[in-house]
Amino acid sequence: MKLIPAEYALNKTTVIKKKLADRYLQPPTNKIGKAFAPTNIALVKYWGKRNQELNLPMTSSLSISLGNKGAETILSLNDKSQDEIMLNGNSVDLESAFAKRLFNFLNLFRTSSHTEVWDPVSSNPSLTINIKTNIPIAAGLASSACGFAALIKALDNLYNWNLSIKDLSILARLGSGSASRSLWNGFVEWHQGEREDGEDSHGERIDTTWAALRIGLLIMDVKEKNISSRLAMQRTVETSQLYSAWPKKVSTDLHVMKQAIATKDFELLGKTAESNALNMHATMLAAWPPVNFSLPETLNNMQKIWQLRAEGLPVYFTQDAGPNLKLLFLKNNQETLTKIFPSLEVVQPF
Ligand code: 2P0
Repeated sequence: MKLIPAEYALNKTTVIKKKLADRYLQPPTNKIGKAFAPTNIALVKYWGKRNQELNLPMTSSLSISLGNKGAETILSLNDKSQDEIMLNGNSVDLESAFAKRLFNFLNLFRTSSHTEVWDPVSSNPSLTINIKTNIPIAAGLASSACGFAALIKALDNLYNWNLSIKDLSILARLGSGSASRSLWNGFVEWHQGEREDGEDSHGERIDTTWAALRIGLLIMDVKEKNISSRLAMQRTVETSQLYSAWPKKVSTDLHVMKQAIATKDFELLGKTAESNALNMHATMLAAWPPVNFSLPETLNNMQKIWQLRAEGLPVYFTQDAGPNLKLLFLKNNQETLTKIFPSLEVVQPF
Protein backbone atom coordinates (compact mmCIF):
# COMPACT_ATOMS: atom_id res chain seq x y z
CA MET A 1 0.00 0.00 0.00
CA LYS A 2 1.42 3.39 -1.05
CA LEU A 3 1.88 6.07 1.59
CA ILE A 4 -0.21 9.21 1.25
CA PRO A 5 1.60 12.52 1.89
CA ALA A 6 0.66 13.92 5.29
CA GLU A 7 -0.68 17.17 3.86
CA TYR A 8 -3.60 15.27 2.37
CA ALA A 9 -5.93 14.49 5.21
CA LEU A 10 -8.31 12.25 3.35
CA ASN A 11 -11.66 13.76 2.67
CA LYS A 12 -13.50 14.47 -0.57
CA THR A 13 -12.11 18.00 -0.88
CA THR A 14 -8.47 16.96 -0.51
CA VAL A 15 -8.88 14.17 -3.05
CA ILE A 16 -10.49 16.61 -5.51
CA LYS A 17 -7.88 19.33 -4.88
CA LYS A 18 -5.09 16.89 -5.53
CA LYS A 19 -6.66 15.61 -8.74
CA LEU A 20 -7.54 19.03 -10.18
CA ALA A 21 -4.37 20.70 -8.88
CA ASP A 22 -4.19 24.31 -10.13
CA ARG A 23 -7.49 23.95 -11.97
CA TYR A 24 -9.29 23.62 -8.63
CA LEU A 25 -11.59 26.58 -7.98
CA GLN A 26 -10.81 28.24 -11.31
CA PRO A 27 -13.94 29.84 -12.76
CA PRO A 28 -15.86 27.97 -15.48
CA THR A 29 -14.52 28.51 -19.00
CA ASN A 30 -17.76 27.66 -20.78
CA LYS A 31 -21.27 28.97 -20.23
CA ILE A 32 -22.73 25.51 -20.52
CA GLY A 33 -21.60 22.00 -19.61
CA LYS A 34 -23.61 19.14 -20.98
CA ALA A 35 -23.33 15.37 -20.65
CA PHE A 36 -25.20 12.07 -20.69
CA ALA A 37 -24.38 8.99 -18.63
CA PRO A 38 -26.13 5.64 -18.79
CA THR A 39 -27.41 3.97 -15.69
CA ASN A 40 -25.89 0.64 -14.81
CA ILE A 41 -27.06 -2.56 -13.23
CA ALA A 42 -24.59 -4.63 -11.26
CA LEU A 43 -24.32 -8.30 -12.18
CA VAL A 44 -21.88 -8.72 -9.29
CA LYS A 45 -22.93 -6.25 -6.62
CA TYR A 46 -21.25 -3.56 -4.54
CA TRP A 47 -22.54 -3.85 -0.99
CA GLY A 48 -20.47 -2.38 1.82
CA LYS A 49 -17.84 0.33 2.15
CA ARG A 50 -14.41 0.28 3.69
CA ASN A 51 -14.42 4.09 3.70
CA GLN A 52 -17.72 5.97 4.06
CA GLU A 53 -16.33 9.40 3.18
CA LEU A 54 -14.71 8.39 -0.12
CA ASN A 55 -17.17 5.61 -1.05
CA LEU A 56 -14.40 3.03 -1.16
CA PRO A 57 -15.94 -0.43 -1.48
CA MET A 58 -15.20 -3.60 0.44
CA THR A 59 -15.12 -5.52 -2.85
CA SER A 60 -14.88 -5.03 -6.59
CA SER A 61 -18.10 -5.23 -8.62
CA LEU A 62 -19.19 -5.67 -12.24
CA SER A 63 -22.05 -4.02 -14.09
CA ILE A 64 -23.73 -3.58 -17.41
CA SER A 65 -24.79 -0.14 -18.61
CA LEU A 66 -28.27 0.36 -19.98
CA GLY A 67 -27.49 2.05 -23.30
CA ASN A 68 -29.71 5.11 -23.73
CA LYS A 69 -31.38 4.78 -20.30
CA GLY A 70 -29.79 7.27 -17.97
CA ALA A 71 -29.45 10.94 -17.15
CA GLU A 72 -28.62 13.98 -19.22
CA THR A 73 -27.38 16.95 -17.25
CA ILE A 74 -26.96 20.49 -18.50
CA LEU A 75 -25.19 22.98 -16.25
CA SER A 76 -25.58 26.60 -17.28
CA LEU A 77 -24.37 29.78 -15.63
CA ASN A 78 -27.30 31.95 -14.68
CA ASP A 79 -27.47 35.56 -13.55
CA LYS A 80 -29.93 34.84 -10.74
CA SER A 81 -29.05 35.21 -7.08
CA GLN A 82 -29.25 31.50 -6.47
CA ASP A 83 -28.99 28.13 -8.09
CA GLU A 84 -31.94 26.28 -9.52
CA ILE A 85 -32.56 22.65 -10.33
CA MET A 86 -34.93 21.36 -12.95
CA LEU A 87 -35.72 17.68 -12.98
CA ASN A 88 -37.58 16.45 -16.06
CA GLY A 89 -38.96 19.95 -16.58
CA ASN A 90 -40.08 20.54 -12.98
CA SER A 91 -38.43 22.87 -10.52
CA VAL A 92 -36.93 21.02 -7.53
CA ASP A 93 -37.27 22.32 -3.95
CA LEU A 94 -33.78 23.42 -2.93
CA GLU A 95 -34.43 22.16 0.61
CA SER A 96 -35.26 18.63 -0.56
CA ALA A 97 -32.94 15.73 0.21
CA PHE A 98 -32.34 15.33 -3.54
CA ALA A 99 -31.16 18.95 -3.89
CA LYS A 100 -29.01 18.83 -0.78
CA ARG A 101 -27.21 15.69 -1.90
CA LEU A 102 -26.60 17.19 -5.32
CA PHE A 103 -25.25 20.47 -3.93
CA ASN A 104 -23.10 18.78 -1.31
CA PHE A 105 -21.29 17.21 -4.26
CA LEU A 106 -21.42 20.10 -6.71
CA ASN A 107 -20.20 22.62 -4.14
CA LEU A 108 -17.03 20.63 -3.59
CA PHE A 109 -16.02 22.04 -6.97
CA ARG A 110 -17.10 25.64 -6.33
CA THR A 111 -15.79 28.54 -4.27
CA SER A 112 -18.54 28.15 -1.71
CA SER A 113 -17.40 24.64 -0.94
CA HIS A 114 -15.18 25.40 2.03
CA THR A 115 -17.86 24.31 4.42
CA GLU A 116 -19.92 21.14 4.35
CA VAL A 117 -23.13 23.15 4.50
CA TRP A 118 -24.59 24.41 1.29
CA ASP A 119 -25.10 28.14 1.24
CA PRO A 120 -27.17 29.17 -1.78
CA VAL A 121 -26.42 32.88 -1.40
CA SER A 122 -22.63 32.66 -1.48
CA SER A 123 -22.63 29.97 -4.16
CA ASN A 124 -20.98 31.75 -7.01
CA PRO A 125 -21.54 31.70 -9.92
CA SER A 126 -25.13 30.56 -9.77
CA LEU A 127 -26.00 27.58 -11.87
CA THR A 128 -29.10 26.17 -13.43
CA ILE A 129 -28.90 22.42 -13.26
CA ASN A 130 -31.19 20.82 -15.76
CA ILE A 131 -31.49 17.06 -15.37
CA LYS A 132 -33.48 14.80 -17.63
CA THR A 133 -33.80 11.14 -16.81
CA ASN A 134 -35.68 8.35 -18.49
CA ILE A 135 -35.60 6.04 -15.47
CA PRO A 136 -37.57 6.29 -12.21
CA ILE A 137 -35.57 8.18 -9.58
CA ALA A 138 -34.85 6.22 -6.38
CA ALA A 139 -36.67 3.06 -7.46
CA GLY A 140 -33.58 0.90 -7.17
CA LEU A 141 -32.73 1.59 -10.78
CA ALA A 142 -29.40 3.18 -10.03
CA SER A 143 -30.51 6.76 -10.66
CA SER A 144 -27.74 8.12 -8.43
CA ALA A 145 -25.21 6.20 -10.53
CA CYS A 146 -26.08 7.91 -13.82
CA GLY A 147 -26.91 11.17 -12.01
CA PHE A 148 -23.46 11.66 -10.49
CA ALA A 149 -21.67 10.32 -13.58
CA ALA A 150 -23.53 12.77 -15.83
CA LEU A 151 -22.91 15.59 -13.35
CA ILE A 152 -19.14 15.08 -13.20
CA LYS A 153 -18.96 14.84 -17.00
CA ALA A 154 -20.99 18.05 -17.29
CA LEU A 155 -18.65 19.75 -14.79
CA ASP A 156 -15.63 18.58 -16.78
CA ASN A 157 -17.25 20.15 -19.82
CA LEU A 158 -18.18 23.41 -18.04
CA TYR A 159 -14.73 23.94 -16.49
CA ASN A 160 -12.78 22.42 -19.39
CA TRP A 161 -10.74 20.16 -17.14
CA ASN A 162 -10.22 17.54 -19.84
CA LEU A 163 -9.84 14.78 -17.29
CA SER A 164 -9.43 11.16 -18.36
CA ILE A 165 -12.47 8.88 -18.06
CA LYS A 166 -10.67 7.02 -15.29
CA ASP A 167 -10.28 10.27 -13.32
CA LEU A 168 -13.93 11.13 -13.94
CA SER A 169 -14.83 7.69 -12.58
CA ILE A 170 -12.84 8.41 -9.41
CA LEU A 171 -14.59 11.76 -8.95
CA ALA A 172 -18.04 10.31 -9.73
CA ARG A 173 -17.40 7.70 -7.02
CA LEU A 174 -17.20 10.51 -4.46
CA GLY A 175 -20.84 11.32 -5.29
CA SER A 176 -22.10 7.74 -5.29
CA GLY A 177 -20.15 4.49 -5.38
CA SER A 178 -21.99 2.91 -8.28
CA ALA A 179 -21.52 6.11 -10.34
CA SER A 180 -17.90 5.06 -10.87
CA ARG A 181 -19.26 2.37 -13.25
CA SER A 182 -21.53 4.72 -15.25
CA LEU A 183 -18.79 6.36 -17.32
CA TRP A 184 -18.83 3.61 -19.95
CA ASN A 185 -21.27 1.61 -22.01
CA GLY A 186 -21.34 -2.17 -21.89
CA PHE A 187 -19.71 -4.29 -19.18
CA VAL A 188 -17.69 -2.40 -16.57
CA GLU A 189 -15.64 -3.62 -13.64
CA TRP A 190 -15.14 -1.33 -10.65
CA HIS A 191 -11.82 -2.28 -9.10
CA GLN A 192 -12.00 -2.01 -5.34
CA GLY A 193 -8.40 -0.80 -5.12
CA GLU A 194 -6.39 -0.82 -1.95
CA ARG A 195 -5.06 2.69 -1.59
CA GLU A 196 -6.45 4.85 1.19
CA ASP A 197 -6.95 7.82 -1.12
CA GLY A 198 -8.99 5.71 -3.60
CA GLU A 199 -6.78 6.53 -6.60
CA ASP A 200 -6.94 2.87 -7.65
CA SER A 201 -10.70 2.48 -7.01
CA HIS A 202 -12.35 3.21 -10.35
CA GLY A 203 -14.23 1.63 -13.23
CA GLU A 204 -12.75 -0.06 -16.25
CA ARG A 205 -14.57 -1.11 -19.39
CA ILE A 206 -14.57 -4.79 -20.32
CA ASP A 207 -13.97 -4.99 -24.03
CA THR A 208 -16.74 -7.43 -25.02
CA THR A 209 -20.01 -6.72 -26.79
CA TRP A 210 -22.94 -9.10 -26.71
CA ALA A 211 -25.59 -8.10 -29.24
CA ALA A 212 -28.17 -10.73 -28.25
CA LEU A 213 -28.20 -9.85 -24.54
CA ARG A 214 -31.37 -8.24 -23.20
CA ILE A 215 -32.37 -6.74 -19.87
CA GLY A 216 -36.03 -6.49 -18.95
CA LEU A 217 -37.14 -4.00 -16.34
CA LEU A 218 -39.97 -5.46 -14.32
CA ILE A 219 -41.14 -2.44 -12.39
CA MET A 220 -43.50 -3.08 -9.51
CA ASP A 221 -43.10 0.13 -7.55
CA VAL A 222 -41.56 3.52 -8.31
CA LYS A 223 -41.97 4.98 -4.82
CA GLU A 224 -38.91 6.20 -2.98
CA LYS A 225 -37.29 3.55 -0.86
CA ASN A 226 -37.59 3.92 2.91
CA ILE A 227 -33.90 3.40 3.59
CA SER A 228 -30.98 4.71 1.54
CA SER A 229 -28.43 2.30 0.07
CA ARG A 230 -25.81 4.06 2.11
CA LEU A 231 -27.52 3.35 5.45
CA ALA A 232 -28.63 -0.12 4.41
CA MET A 233 -25.05 -1.04 3.48
CA GLN A 234 -23.66 0.35 6.69
CA ARG A 235 -26.19 -1.54 8.80
CA THR A 236 -25.48 -4.76 6.92
CA VAL A 237 -21.71 -4.45 7.39
CA GLU A 238 -22.11 -3.61 11.08
CA THR A 239 -24.78 -6.10 12.15
CA SER A 240 -25.22 -8.97 9.69
CA GLN A 241 -23.40 -12.14 10.69
CA LEU A 242 -23.67 -13.29 7.09
CA TYR A 243 -21.61 -10.35 5.84
CA SER A 244 -18.30 -12.09 6.57
CA ALA A 245 -19.08 -14.54 3.73
CA TRP A 246 -19.85 -11.77 1.22
CA PRO A 247 -16.34 -10.75 0.03
CA LYS A 248 -15.49 -14.38 -0.79
CA LYS A 249 -18.77 -14.82 -2.68
CA VAL A 250 -18.06 -11.68 -4.71
CA SER A 251 -14.54 -12.77 -5.51
CA THR A 252 -15.73 -16.14 -6.85
CA ASP A 253 -18.64 -14.60 -8.75
CA LEU A 254 -16.42 -11.95 -10.36
CA HIS A 255 -14.08 -14.59 -11.67
CA VAL A 256 -16.94 -16.71 -13.05
CA MET A 257 -18.80 -13.68 -14.46
CA LYS A 258 -15.76 -12.54 -16.44
CA GLN A 259 -15.44 -16.05 -17.81
CA ALA A 260 -19.15 -16.10 -18.74
CA ILE A 261 -18.77 -12.76 -20.54
CA ALA A 262 -15.60 -13.80 -22.38
CA THR A 263 -17.16 -17.06 -23.61
CA LYS A 264 -20.69 -15.61 -24.02
CA ASP A 265 -22.07 -18.32 -21.79
CA PHE A 266 -25.52 -16.89 -21.05
CA GLU A 267 -26.65 -19.52 -18.54
CA LEU A 268 -23.47 -19.00 -16.53
CA LEU A 269 -23.93 -15.21 -16.62
CA GLY A 270 -27.58 -15.48 -15.53
CA LYS A 271 -26.99 -18.00 -12.80
CA THR A 272 -24.03 -16.08 -11.37
CA ALA A 273 -25.89 -12.74 -11.40
CA GLU A 274 -29.04 -14.16 -9.80
CA SER A 275 -27.13 -16.05 -7.13
CA ASN A 276 -25.04 -12.94 -6.36
CA ALA A 277 -28.15 -10.76 -5.93
CA LEU A 278 -29.88 -13.33 -3.70
CA ASN A 279 -26.78 -13.61 -1.52
CA MET A 280 -26.64 -9.82 -1.19
CA HIS A 281 -30.28 -9.66 -0.12
CA ALA A 282 -29.74 -12.55 2.31
CA THR A 283 -26.95 -10.60 4.04
CA MET A 284 -29.36 -7.67 4.40
CA LEU A 285 -32.20 -9.75 5.79
CA ALA A 286 -29.77 -10.99 8.43
CA ALA A 287 -28.95 -7.41 9.50
CA TRP A 288 -30.60 -5.89 12.55
CA PRO A 289 -32.99 -4.17 12.25
CA PRO A 290 -33.55 -6.27 9.10
CA VAL A 291 -33.23 -4.61 5.72
CA ASN A 292 -35.81 -5.81 3.22
CA PHE A 293 -36.29 -4.24 -0.20
CA SER A 294 -38.75 -6.86 -1.54
CA LEU A 295 -42.51 -6.62 -1.85
CA PRO A 296 -44.86 -9.61 -2.07
CA GLU A 297 -44.93 -9.05 -5.87
CA THR A 298 -41.12 -9.27 -5.95
CA LEU A 299 -41.24 -12.77 -4.46
CA ASN A 300 -44.19 -13.80 -6.65
CA ASN A 301 -42.24 -12.80 -9.73
CA MET A 302 -39.14 -14.64 -8.53
CA GLN A 303 -41.27 -17.80 -8.19
CA LYS A 304 -42.63 -17.22 -11.67
CA ILE A 305 -39.11 -16.93 -13.10
CA TRP A 306 -37.97 -20.09 -11.31
CA GLN A 307 -41.01 -21.89 -12.72
CA LEU A 308 -40.28 -20.65 -16.26
CA ARG A 309 -36.70 -21.90 -15.93
CA ALA A 310 -37.93 -25.27 -14.70
CA GLU A 311 -40.00 -25.39 -17.89
CA GLY A 312 -36.87 -24.79 -19.97
CA LEU A 313 -36.94 -21.01 -20.59
CA PRO A 314 -33.52 -19.46 -19.92
CA VAL A 315 -34.42 -16.33 -17.92
CA TYR A 316 -32.74 -15.05 -14.76
CA PHE A 317 -33.15 -11.99 -12.56
CA THR A 318 -31.19 -9.57 -10.48
CA GLN A 319 -32.46 -7.16 -7.81
CA ASP A 320 -30.95 -3.99 -6.36
CA ALA A 321 -31.86 -1.70 -3.48
CA GLY A 322 -35.56 -1.71 -4.37
CA PRO A 323 -38.42 -4.13 -5.08
CA ASN A 324 -38.07 -4.19 -8.87
CA LEU A 325 -36.51 -7.06 -10.76
CA LYS A 326 -34.26 -6.85 -13.80
CA LEU A 327 -34.64 -9.88 -16.03
CA LEU A 328 -31.72 -11.26 -17.98
CA PHE A 329 -32.44 -13.12 -21.20
CA LEU A 330 -31.45 -13.43 -24.86
CA LYS A 331 -33.06 -11.86 -27.91
CA ASN A 332 -34.65 -15.12 -29.10
CA ASN A 333 -36.80 -15.25 -25.94
CA GLN A 334 -37.86 -11.61 -25.95
CA GLU A 335 -41.24 -12.18 -27.57
CA THR A 336 -42.16 -15.03 -25.22
CA LEU A 337 -41.18 -12.99 -22.18
CA THR A 338 -43.03 -9.83 -23.17
CA LYS A 339 -46.16 -11.97 -23.54
CA ILE A 340 -45.68 -13.43 -20.06
CA PHE A 341 -44.77 -10.05 -18.52
CA PRO A 342 -46.77 -7.46 -20.54
CA SER A 343 -45.29 -4.51 -18.59
CA LEU A 344 -41.69 -5.60 -19.23
CA GLU A 345 -39.54 -2.76 -20.55
CA VAL A 346 -36.83 -4.33 -22.65
CA VAL A 347 -33.40 -2.70 -22.89
CA GLN A 348 -30.79 -3.60 -25.47
CA PRO A 349 -27.44 -2.79 -23.87
CA PHE A 350 -25.34 -3.28 -27.03
C1 2P0 B 1 -24.73 -1.97 -6.95
N1 2P0 B 1 -26.23 -0.91 -5.28
O1 2P0 B 1 -23.66 -2.60 -7.10
C2 2P0 B 1 -25.40 -2.06 -5.60
C3 2P0 B 1 -26.33 -3.24 -5.54
C4 2P0 B 1 -27.55 -1.30 -4.92
C5 2P0 B 1 -27.56 -2.77 -4.82
O2 2P0 B 1 -24.60 0.52 -5.61
O3 2P0 B 1 -23.79 5.08 -0.87
O4 2P0 B 1 -26.19 4.49 -4.62
O5 2P0 B 1 -23.96 6.28 -3.04
O6 2P0 B 1 -22.16 4.60 -2.70
O7 2P0 B 1 -23.99 3.42 -5.24
C6 2P0 B 1 -26.52 1.45 -4.76
O8 2P0 B 1 -25.74 2.18 -3.91
O9 2P0 B 1 -24.54 3.89 -2.84
C7 2P0 B 1 -25.72 0.32 -5.24
P1 2P0 B 1 -23.55 5.01 -2.35
P2 2P0 B 1 -25.09 3.58 -4.27
O10 2P0 B 1 -25.26 -1.34 -7.89
